[in-house]
Amino acid sequence: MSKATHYQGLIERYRDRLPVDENTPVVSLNEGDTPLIKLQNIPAIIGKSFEMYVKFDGQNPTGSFKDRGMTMAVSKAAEKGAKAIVCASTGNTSAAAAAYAARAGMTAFVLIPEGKIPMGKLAQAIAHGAVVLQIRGNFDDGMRLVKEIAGEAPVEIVNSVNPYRLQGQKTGAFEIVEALGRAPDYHCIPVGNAGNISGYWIGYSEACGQNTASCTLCDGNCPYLENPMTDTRPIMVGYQAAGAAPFMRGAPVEKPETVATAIRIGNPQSWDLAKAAVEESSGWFDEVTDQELLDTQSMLASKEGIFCEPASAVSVCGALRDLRDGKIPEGSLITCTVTGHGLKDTATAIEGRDPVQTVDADLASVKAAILKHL
Ligand code: AN7
Repeated sequence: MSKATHYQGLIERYRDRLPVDENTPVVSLNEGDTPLIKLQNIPAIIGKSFEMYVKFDGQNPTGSFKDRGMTMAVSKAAEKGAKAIVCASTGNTSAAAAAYAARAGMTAFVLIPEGKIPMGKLAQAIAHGAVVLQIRGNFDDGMRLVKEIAGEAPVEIVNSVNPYRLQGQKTGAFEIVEALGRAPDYHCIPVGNAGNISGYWIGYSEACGQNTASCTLCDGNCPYLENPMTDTRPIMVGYQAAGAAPFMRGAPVEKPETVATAIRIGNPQSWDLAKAAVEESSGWFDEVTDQELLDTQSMLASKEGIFCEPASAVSVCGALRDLRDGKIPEGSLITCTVTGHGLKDTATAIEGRDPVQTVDADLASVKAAILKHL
């Protein structure tokens, strides 16, 4: 008997809770199993008593939570015999699609908004060999085109309108419940196209044996309610960037704008599913400004050692504000999905920061420069 314990990705880990069988060719890069990091220094800065954990999904193989959904979507595409996949993306979906397509021997076509993709994400799509189509439009235009093209060409959509994406993404909730031994009181998450909040809610619901309208896979007859891991679900709180906050406006936003390019989305595809998640859990949506989210990104990096991209800081940013305002009560156990790695977008992270000091290459100069800071 083999004693190997090699982690093989979330499909193998949660095979009995996912729509796969022995005929599904698993396309995996060992995604999932990401760290749940307890904030150590920020609670004292905020001056409130609470327990907050960051689910750092930026530590997935391509640096974002999208890998969770992509392993499922590409495995199911391979099961169907697909040779090509397509997606619209603000960057992270395209990076994940490109990598998993490379792994599966498929062609990935990615539609990205012109000039609005950080270089790290673009480099990933190119390095993994995707066909990159930069469109003169935004993510929402790309999404519309992807849905149109799927009827015209033999390509499988791997955006989160593909229900297998949410099936993969629900595993983030399983990992949190297992790590904590219970569900959190609040789960806070950035919302762009609204797939991830829906996926997490499906995961939390299945983890405690309950159906949810956020799942479209089986018409309210979920086959995964038999072996609950816990008996409660968290309150779900979805945060958006103020310039791209259709859930706060109650309608799509025509021209979304935010420094958090990952969530520069005005017409979320999983609108109804995300609404259901928030309503069923008695949660809420809220918005944060660009300055607030950048400040939180900086605080996470400089006070906790967690470097995430701007869009990812939105969850922690909103949660801390709601704690300060008392909307989230003291003593709560809170988890925040931090969706993507800071290395994706280094330009935004250093913009406006203190410049690097240049010193002469001698001991006296280096010593003087160091002592100045001590
Ligand atoms: C870092 O890559 O939509 O609400 O095309 O990259 O599930 O859309 C990215 C979304 C949050 C929002 N954080 O998640 C794409 C894309 C990061 C992201 C979101 C995205 P959803």
